[in-house]
Amino acid sequence: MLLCALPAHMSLVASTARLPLQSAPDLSRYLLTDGLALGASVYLNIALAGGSILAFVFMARTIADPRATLIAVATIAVPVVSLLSYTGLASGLTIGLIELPAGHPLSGATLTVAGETYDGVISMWGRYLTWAFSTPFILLALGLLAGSNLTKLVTAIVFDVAMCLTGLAAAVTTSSVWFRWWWFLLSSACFLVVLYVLFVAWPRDAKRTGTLEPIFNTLKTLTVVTWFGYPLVWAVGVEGFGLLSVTLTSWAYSLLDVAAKYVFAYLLLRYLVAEPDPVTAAADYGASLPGITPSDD
Ligand code: RET
Repeated sequence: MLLCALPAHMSLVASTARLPLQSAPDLSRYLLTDGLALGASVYLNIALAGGSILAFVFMARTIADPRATLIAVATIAVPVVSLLSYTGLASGLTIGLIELPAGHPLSGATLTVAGETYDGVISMWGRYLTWAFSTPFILLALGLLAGSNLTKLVTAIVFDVAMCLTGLAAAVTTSSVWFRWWWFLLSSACFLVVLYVLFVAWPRDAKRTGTLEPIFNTLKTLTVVTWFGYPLVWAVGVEGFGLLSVTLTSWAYSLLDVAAKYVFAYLLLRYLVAEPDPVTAAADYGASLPGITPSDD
């Protein structure tokens, strides 16, 4: 009989055993129940990102110049990606339980949900993944504002994406603590390249372009100060030395996001709406063939 051929650990009788707490509905519900303090750090950003998108589209509605519009589109893309990113976390799609390796301060940690205990800690790995989509728009906006050439723009963005993806690898590696920190080191090396472009290359361009004093320096300082906060939070937070809880780590990232994304985008758009000379270009800017003026639809 078929039944006899089944290995001992398999049975045709429906199992009543509960799946480990990995499923999206479980974790999504957790953020609204036992994990509400953690969930609030996510839902706050969904509300802020949504509100920012509406406010920024309204602010930018009068911009007509094609080059200023391009910078505005890149700027508004930042809260758009943020909304998607936090929706990924809230829906449970981009979070999971992770068992940290021996030697990590949270190795062997458990999570109790509705009276049941599970191995591992919550990892909001979707944050690191979606930074690879949001931060390039911040750099695109800043680079265009500075008047960067394509080489510097591509350099900054390529190393920025590499920084985010190696940061993701650092967060989800479970084979050993050392590999987590090795990924962290690789990510930091990529960060240095981005910092070089931000600190040295683009201020030179911005000076020539005429955006240095009115806006570039303010945005550069805001960007550099907030961006340094991210590796710091990684190191002291749940992924690194575990000095901060999962909830505090998430709140720290969420608050950094408020400054690095919404405040940044607001300041830049406020400058752009007047369409000052340093950011505008001829009407055929962006045309794929010379002499052809793109329609203004
Ligand atoms: C990680 C950990 C590994 C080392 C370094 C990091 C840097 C992250 C940064 C993130 C910036 C994110 C922003 C998001 C806005 O949407 C990945 C934390 C260097 C700088 C601005």
